[in-house]
Amino acid sequence: MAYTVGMYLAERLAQIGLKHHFAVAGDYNLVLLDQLLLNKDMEQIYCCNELNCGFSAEGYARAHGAAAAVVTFSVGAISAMNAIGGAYAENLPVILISGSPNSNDYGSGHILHHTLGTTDYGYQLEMARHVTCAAESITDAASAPAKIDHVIRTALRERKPAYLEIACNVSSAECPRPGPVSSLLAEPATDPVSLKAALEASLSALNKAERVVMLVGSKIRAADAQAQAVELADRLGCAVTIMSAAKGFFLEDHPGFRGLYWGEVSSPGAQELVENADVVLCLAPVFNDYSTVGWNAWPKGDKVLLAEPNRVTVGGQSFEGFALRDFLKGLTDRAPSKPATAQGTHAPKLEIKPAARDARLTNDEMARQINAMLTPNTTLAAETGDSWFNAMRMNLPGGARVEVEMQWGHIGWSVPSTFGNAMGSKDRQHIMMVGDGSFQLTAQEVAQMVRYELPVIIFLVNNKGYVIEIAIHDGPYNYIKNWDYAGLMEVFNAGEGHGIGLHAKTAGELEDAIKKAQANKRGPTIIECSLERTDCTETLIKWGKRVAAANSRKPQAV
Ligand code: TPU
Repeated sequence: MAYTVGMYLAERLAQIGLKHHFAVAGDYNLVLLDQLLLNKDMEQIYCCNELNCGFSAEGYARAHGAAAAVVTFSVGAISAMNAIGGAYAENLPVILISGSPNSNDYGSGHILHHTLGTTDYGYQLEMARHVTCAAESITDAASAPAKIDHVIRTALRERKPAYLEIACNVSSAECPRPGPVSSLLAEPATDPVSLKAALEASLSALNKAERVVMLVGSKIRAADAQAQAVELADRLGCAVTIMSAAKGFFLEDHPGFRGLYWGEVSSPGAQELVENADVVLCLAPVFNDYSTVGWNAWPKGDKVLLAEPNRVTVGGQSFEGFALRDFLKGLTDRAPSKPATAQGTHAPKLEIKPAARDARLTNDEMARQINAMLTPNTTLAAETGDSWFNAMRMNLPGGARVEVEMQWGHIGWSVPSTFGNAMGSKDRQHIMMVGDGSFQLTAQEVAQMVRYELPVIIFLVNNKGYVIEIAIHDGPYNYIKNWDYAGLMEVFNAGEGHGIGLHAKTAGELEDAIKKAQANKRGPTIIECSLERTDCTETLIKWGKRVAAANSRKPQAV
């Protein structure tokens, strides 16, 4: 059988380890979908819409390292681009693949359906360039292998999404077979001179310091340096704190773990540790308005040793040309012991007294019961909203993972992302916490959890409004139409699925619902938790006030 452009793409995706790709059909990608189906090492997984398809791929990349989403031109791809922007912000290599106009129609003056009704078909590629690290348009078979390889290689190297569009008549055109995948996976070479200099400067700073604290940031996962951070912590013996978007990226049962550094909403004691340190070893951090609590918690100055994925800055000098992993390995070999900050301090512990079974369900009781469910095998997705703050205060057993989308912060992300994550790690227990407002954006993807029989447990927090927005800036726009969220499961089952919808209005009802959810292995369970609108974490209110203050700074006078 002749080899085709679509088969080349499929083989490359399978070679980089993908077992699934996500898709929504449309007439510009149907032949491409047929070609992808020919590859028996990958399964095609369908989504309800392209936004969700992009987020499903984003979630799969969180579990599996990379992902692909296949959509149709414009009406599909432009929806998916929002999720691709999210993958960019969150450092996840998702390949967005769009079918595109017949190669004969480019430059022909023809007006095509699903387009702007103008005759230039380059606009989607232009748009994609802004939200990806590499973007290519394939309108001939001869250049397809080079373009496909360029896009996949760049996405994997940069840990960012990339884009391919393939003319609908070219995906079945003949092209050569791919060679070994090793060329796409090869790491850039290390500059030993620069690495040595970075290590000397860092060791000099560490040797002089008494109080050393590690602060682990969210890019540590994309940098593939989590294990090296643990080894360095073992060697230094110092206190280790994490940033909010890095929750779960450092073992919480490590002896040095001292909780979350998040300015005034830090774990007890963590703010003092970071702010009184002589050296703060910042590993792959992202300092934005949210993580600095409205620009108030941003370690700066000489005491900061900033180790980013591709750059180290310390003692007024900046070094590049090596991976963070290699820098951390080098540092671990020679770092001094610096236990002062770990001595006399302790890991934070969420202690909430269990409520009586007939007591009205509270936010605290809900957080307590969810925390008690977490095992080393759990992946907990926490949606934008108070779910973030609940996840942040939980104690994680070593191995438990937390997924948040704090840089992009698209409400509704958690439903499709958890669907994709569960598809990419079926061996793990998937739990999701999502607010009612967020859920209304992407609820229909629960139907795919029913279709693919994924036993995700969804805690749907019904507090009848956008409580996080109420905390930041209130107004009539923060109050939403109530739904029967648990009742939706019957709609999605449509008489043939195994989803379960349950209501929890008391502590006892939540306990019983969790037992039923844990016993349901053939589909998702929504537990609709009814809370008072004003019942939220204290940290949300404090943080919300700070972020609101940062948002409302007056324009500077000129
Ligand atoms: O816990 P809670 O009640 O805050 O969660 P819920 O009900 O999910 O409300 C979230 C409210 C919210 C909005 C409306 N958080 N951020 N936003 C702004 C926003 C609007 N549209 C998108 C796509 N993303 C956003 N973050």
